[in-house]
Amino acid sequence: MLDQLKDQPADKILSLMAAFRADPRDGKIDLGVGVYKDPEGRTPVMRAVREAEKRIWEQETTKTYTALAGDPAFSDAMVALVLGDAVPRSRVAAVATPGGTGAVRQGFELIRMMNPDAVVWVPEPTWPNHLSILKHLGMTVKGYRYFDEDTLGVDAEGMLADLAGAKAGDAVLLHGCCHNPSGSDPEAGTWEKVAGLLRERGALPFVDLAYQGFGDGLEADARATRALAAGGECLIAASCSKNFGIYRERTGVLMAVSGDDAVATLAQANLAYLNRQNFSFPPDHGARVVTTVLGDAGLRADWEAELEEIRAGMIGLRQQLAAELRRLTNSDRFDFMLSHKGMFSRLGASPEQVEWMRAEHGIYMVGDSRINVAGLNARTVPVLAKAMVEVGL
Ligand code: PLP
Ligand code: TYF
Repeated sequence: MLDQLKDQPADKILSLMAAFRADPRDGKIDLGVGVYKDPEGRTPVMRAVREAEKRIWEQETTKTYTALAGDPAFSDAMVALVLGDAVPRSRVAAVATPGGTGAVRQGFELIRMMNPDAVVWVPEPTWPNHLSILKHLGMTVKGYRYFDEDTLGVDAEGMLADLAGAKAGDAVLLHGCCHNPSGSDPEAGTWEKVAGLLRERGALPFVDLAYQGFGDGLEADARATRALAAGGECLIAASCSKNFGIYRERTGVLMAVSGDDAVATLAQANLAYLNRQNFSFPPDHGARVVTTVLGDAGLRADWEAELEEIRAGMIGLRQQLAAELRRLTNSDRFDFMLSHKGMFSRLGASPEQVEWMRAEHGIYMVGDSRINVAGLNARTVPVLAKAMVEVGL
């Protein structure tokens, strides 16, 4: 029977990771997968995370099951981190999930349970896994204009025009901050218009928040999500992989913000039901680390400080790259990189240009010309800048 299976397409980002590893060249530069790296190319365990793990190891007395929704203290801590006081806690249902991906997957499943005919609107472009999960679930997808290939910024007009076609019972996927793959986020005024439009149309916003703290800071990066949540019903998939650096622990949360407490209770039961159908109890270790860090003033301050160092480091690299490109080209046409947020920027190179930079210079970026800025350092910024100019960007 197993021979009846069809070949499945590989994940292009993960294939790129393997190709980079297999490249024997000394000077190769990895700007592929979205993992933070320090200037030495390491993805460190954050200080507060290590300390929290030590405390957990010393103090944990049991590893018995938690609850289908995970530890309620984790949900409380994450709802506070993401939503602040934008909505009363009693109107937010939340469950722990295996990573942000688990939350995204179950958010889509919840949409399908609410309305099997829902159209899920996604930005063009979006994270490839959004599309592959939606396809796997057999859901209907429509793209909305998002990234303008000419300005390398958000096409706000196109976005609003396309989303005006969303109907009651549809869901609209939005990247809460640090859009993957473009690095381009809507301005505050555009977010307000999007929130108003979706409310008016009766479409459900579904925010994927995977990089809170990587763009403009923890509070600023949550602003759009909070505005959407304050406006009515919405779903939020939040990942702890990047901002806590706990990728392999698989830590995330799915939230459903309801209009009243009774609906929130119903949503909570449905989220727990979904956990039970898919894996029963969510992973606990990463969630416990996050709860420990967020619940201890000292650890939290240290975590926020380290996250801020990471964020500032990526902004510094953007500035160096833009400055180097100004110097080489005598123009400011690469300054778009300074307005991009978080780890990613889409450079606007063709697949052929991307391939040339890989073949000639050992520079690995995703085929759509997305770079992970954190893959650079002071030594490699000039190498990338030179290759970009040589290839004709
Ligand atoms: N959503 C987006 C847009 C992402 O870039 C990621 C990145 O990894 C995720 C969700 C999920 O991350 P994870 O499942 O590792 O928490
Ligand atoms: O976009 C990225 O690079 C990150 C990491 O299947 C990632 O979101 C990439 C592919 C994948 C899972 C995570």
